[in-house]
Amino acid sequence: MQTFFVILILAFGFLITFQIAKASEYVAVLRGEEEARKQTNRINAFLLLIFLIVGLIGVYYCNERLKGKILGEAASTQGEKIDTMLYITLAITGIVFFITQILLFWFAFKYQESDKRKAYYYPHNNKLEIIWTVIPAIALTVLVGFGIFYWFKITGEAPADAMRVEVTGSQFQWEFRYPGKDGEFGKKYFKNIDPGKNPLGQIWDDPANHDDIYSLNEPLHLVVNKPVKFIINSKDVVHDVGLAQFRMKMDAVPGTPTSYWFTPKYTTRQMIDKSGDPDFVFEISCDQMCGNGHTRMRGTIIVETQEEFDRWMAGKKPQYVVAMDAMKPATTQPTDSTKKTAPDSTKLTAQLNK
Ligand SMILES: [Cu+2]
Repeated sequence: MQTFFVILILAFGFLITFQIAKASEYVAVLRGEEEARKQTNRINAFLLLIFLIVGLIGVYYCNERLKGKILGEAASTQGEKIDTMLYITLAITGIVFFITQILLFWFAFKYQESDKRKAYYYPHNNKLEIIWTVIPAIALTVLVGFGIFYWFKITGEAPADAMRVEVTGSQFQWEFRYPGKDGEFGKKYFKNIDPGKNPLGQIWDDPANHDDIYSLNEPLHLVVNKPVKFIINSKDVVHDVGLAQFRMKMDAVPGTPTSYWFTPKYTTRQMIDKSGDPDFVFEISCDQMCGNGHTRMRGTIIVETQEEFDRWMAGKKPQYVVAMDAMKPATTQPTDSTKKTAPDSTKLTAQLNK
């Protein structure tokens, strides 16, 4: 029914446009081409003025409607700087936007064709050309310069006391690795990947691997006010570790580790209090279209105090231990007979009965 109405409205719109065009053609013939052109010009000039007013009201309305719906305060110290940069850029481009749009549409209205004046021929002015090239060039260079400065900072060397986590994306999940007590990640080799025992392909001969903690299907844990460096990998296609609340974003590229570091400013609990939303969580979103399960790649982060983090970490088993346990031959028989063991036990009873 809705589709029918939409088609009907479109058809009417087409019909009306067609009729107006036809009518103005007749008017042109009746009044003479010259007069018709002048009238069209006047209508266009008036419409441009209306467009300016309606457009500016629209800009204001959109801002009012979306107020409070954009991201809240940045939750990392680096994110604050990025926000400041964004606000400066918005202020500069905003001022330029209003000035240029008002001048553009007002001039089109004010200086429309008139019998009372003749257009002034003004083909070239070097001074003006230089002014309107150099000023925007300087402004943009300063803006881009600040951007590059922060980019190098965020993707550069992390402070010595920074903790490190490894984030690996694959279709369609995030896997995390913590370096354990030695603070070192063990080496990996992709051919070692075994979904059950060695999901990241860790090389067990490397002792740095023996205390590395692997975590899947649970939130990433970070410590408040402690810099953290993300080492980002992908197992298949290009993903992207987007941390909107921390204002961080970096592609996860297979074969080429990428990284950034930041300092979380608030714990999850503080954010719950600040936002008044009891369900608040820090989120990891995949910010790169990576396949049909892309939207399922939502991870969460818990920011907590060092004590809480240590307590949580104490309950974790290194993946090395998990893998070694899995490789040990089973010492006890399973008590319940599953489908797999059933044929063996029947064979055994058959042998005993012989
Ligand atoms: Cu993805």
